[in-house]
Amino acid sequence: MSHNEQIIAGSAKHPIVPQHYRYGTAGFRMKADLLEGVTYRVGLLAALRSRKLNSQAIGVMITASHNPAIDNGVKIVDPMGDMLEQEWERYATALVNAPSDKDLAKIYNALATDLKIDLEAPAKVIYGRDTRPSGHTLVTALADALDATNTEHVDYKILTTPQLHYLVRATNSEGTPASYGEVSEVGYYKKLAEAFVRTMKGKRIPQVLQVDCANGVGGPKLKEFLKHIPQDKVPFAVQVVNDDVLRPEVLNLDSGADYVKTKQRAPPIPKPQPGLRCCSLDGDADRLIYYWHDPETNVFVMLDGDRISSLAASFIGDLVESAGLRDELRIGVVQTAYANGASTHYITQHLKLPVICTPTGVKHLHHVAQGFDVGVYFEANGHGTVLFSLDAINAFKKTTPQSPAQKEALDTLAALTDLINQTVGDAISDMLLVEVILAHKNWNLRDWALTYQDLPNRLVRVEVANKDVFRTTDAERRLSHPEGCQAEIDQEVKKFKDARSFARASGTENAMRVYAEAATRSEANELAERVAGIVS
Ligand code: NG1
Repeated sequence: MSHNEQIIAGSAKHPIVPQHYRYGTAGFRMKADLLEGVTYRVGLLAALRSRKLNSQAIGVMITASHNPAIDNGVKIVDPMGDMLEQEWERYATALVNAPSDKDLAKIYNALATDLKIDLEAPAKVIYGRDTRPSGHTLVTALADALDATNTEHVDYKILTTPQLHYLVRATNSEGTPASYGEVSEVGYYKKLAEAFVRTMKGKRIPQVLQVDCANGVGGPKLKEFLKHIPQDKVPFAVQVVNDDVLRPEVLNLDSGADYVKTKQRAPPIPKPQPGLRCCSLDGDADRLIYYWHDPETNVFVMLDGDRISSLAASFIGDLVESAGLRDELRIGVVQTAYANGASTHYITQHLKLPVICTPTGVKHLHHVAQGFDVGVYFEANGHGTVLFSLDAINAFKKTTPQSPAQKEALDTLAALTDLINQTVGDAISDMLLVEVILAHKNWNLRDWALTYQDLPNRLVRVEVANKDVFRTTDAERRLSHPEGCQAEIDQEVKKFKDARSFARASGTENAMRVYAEAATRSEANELAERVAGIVS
């Protein structure tokens, strides 16, 4: 059979359900039973992408993150472990919407011609999936697309999303001076564990940490990782909870980072215990939220992505200062409009660091963070990381220290570049980073929470007839369309103290999201309701 015939035959085996599909913030994400044909077609695109990029390995991750178990999703990872280049999202959308198997082959060939891709060149795709049962069928469709296009492929089976990103970068940098680590899941654990020991420097973690894994892939992977920590060097007491991956129906159910962030409370199971340090990962372990019930004040305290971001920026900023590199390296923080105004104020006024606001979706934040030598980026929902430029990494490794304090700062910074996942937000790596910082500062969660006080805020989801009529400007902080809508929002905002509010169409759901913050909780609620009324 010719390549074309193979592509057509494979497509017939994995038919597409006709409807309009769009490669969005999280790739293609929807009910799993719509995804088999989509995944086959994504496989074709991944093969093209590898051939376009000199046969470098491309990643495909099958996950629907914090969505319920019946959903699934598929997204492409570029050679450095970052998200698919934006320009190619259009090509993914075009391929997936091909009306027939024959049209699919035609579009595939047309893309190859337009993009000057040599279809005879070698290609490589590596892939993984979360614990959803539907993942198995989707992986089969993906593998069939890779076979039909004569693409070498490696199935890493069940992984967290950040592990797949790690493996893509490790594969492409293997044997080069920029090697990112051993090309295996164990290599990922070894790299993190070794960097954790180096950054802890014998400091102690005084209390147990309870980690809620949303009954997702993070549970077994975290347990596996913990086996690699030499407990004699860094005693780290972790209680892994909500780690049942055998009952798919409990995935992300009343647990996980998204539950804690949106409900602003601890998962009901296990029963919350005042004074216990806790954190939650999401279903594919790329988001992280800390929290505890303060036994002194009897208040639930949540430490979200904004808190992790300001904690990391403060710690790394101080280290860069002690390393004598403050004038050489540009440190900056990247947030979205959802960042609490108090965190932005703290970072700009107290830490004296620049903050840039981007549209929602980590690909935007990641891109802007790459413009700094140390770019800290987190979405408020707990998804983010810290990126170090080559100049920064070289400075940490090559600067000759003039004092023991400077040496210590340089060593810690160098170890942080290994501890922090440089490809994408990674809940396990971020959790280790938080633990390191708290141990160095000798802080508990109360000390951390006291750095600033969050402005009361409210996020509302609003059903609308057609979300596409809403268009935004100014990093999604203002509506440009429909005309007049923003002026009405501005009128409402003016009526409240210290208030801010915006509305935007969700990129992952068919709904509008309205965010409001104000001086008091009741005012934030009231403002959110009024703005929701304007857009509904
Ligand atoms: P949308 O649905 O576009 O608001 C949500 C999150 C994003 C991002 C994406 C991808 C909020 C308010 N929005 O996007 O931050 O994480 O999902 O998962 O949390």
